[in-house]
Amino acid sequence: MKTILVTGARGQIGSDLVSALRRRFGATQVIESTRKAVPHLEGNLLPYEVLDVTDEHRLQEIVEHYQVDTIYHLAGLLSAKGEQNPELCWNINVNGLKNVLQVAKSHQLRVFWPSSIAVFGPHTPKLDTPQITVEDPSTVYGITKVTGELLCRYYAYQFGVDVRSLRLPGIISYSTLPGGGTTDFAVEIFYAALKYGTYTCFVRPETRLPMMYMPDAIAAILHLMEADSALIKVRSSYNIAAVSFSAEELVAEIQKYLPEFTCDYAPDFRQAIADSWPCVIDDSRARADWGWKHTYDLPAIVADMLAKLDERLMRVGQESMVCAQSLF
Ligand code: AKB
Repeated sequence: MKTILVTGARGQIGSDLVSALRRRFGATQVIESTRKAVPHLEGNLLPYEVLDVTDEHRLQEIVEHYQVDTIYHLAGLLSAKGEQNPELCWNINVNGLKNVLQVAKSHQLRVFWPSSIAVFGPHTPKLDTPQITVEDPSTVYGITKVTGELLCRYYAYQFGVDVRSLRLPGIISYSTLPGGGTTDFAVEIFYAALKYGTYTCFVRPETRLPMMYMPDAIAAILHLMEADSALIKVRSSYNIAAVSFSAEELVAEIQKYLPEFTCDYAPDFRQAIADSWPCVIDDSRARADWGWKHTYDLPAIVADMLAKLDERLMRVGQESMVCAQSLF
């Protein structure tokens, strides 16, 4: 039976991944952990721990207490937040990962860790970015991801740690908002379209970036972790892709459902980050080595996002009405 620890469990990917892992392996087999205490999780019957991944001793204690055999290590700062606090970004992203790899080495754990398209930079080919190419990131986040990939490969080859990784693009989802990334506009826009009918986008209309719908991201992570070890030929991190679209193409697709929706553009510091990243990624190694394929294209993402988010916002609206009514 698998016992799984998820760090950063309440982030955008963590929330959906924990649900998927609990459905697959059993609710009590998955331990959620967050850096700061989440009161309603502490009162929950399912396994939950407060864990700052920069504390190796505490990590080891949790691994030993639950006899963890696999860690999905998602705790980390994203690109925009990283630029605002480079030291914290380095500490959590690099030292946190090194601690996970150290404990994985001493306790023979399997590890999943997300890298990012942020490993690439201004001199990387923008179209069909190859698996092996120039990596000259201009953000501290990108630098932590390049360093992390090298650490993963080092621990895999020097110490036999079974660590697997994907260079994730922008992830679009409806359960939990992303926090502090450059690709966040592609999620915020759906909330704004449904709630306010208008959105001010922080990148220019023609900005084209690689993106993926959350169900594809979860499928990719689970598929990678279940693949036979002999098939995993890249131990730094695999390029992985689904769709690429510009901000204005996303707006046009949303307008097919919400014709009144308007979007204006006020690029900020995140524009330079977006401009330094590739537009389209070549993920043929992941497709050839372990059979990766995506399901959702842009029209399918927009249709599903609007339907799911609309339902969710209505439910939240009804719940807050019930709360408001119960006050009288
Ligand atoms: C970000 O925008 O920082 C992330 C990423 C592409 O790694 N979504």
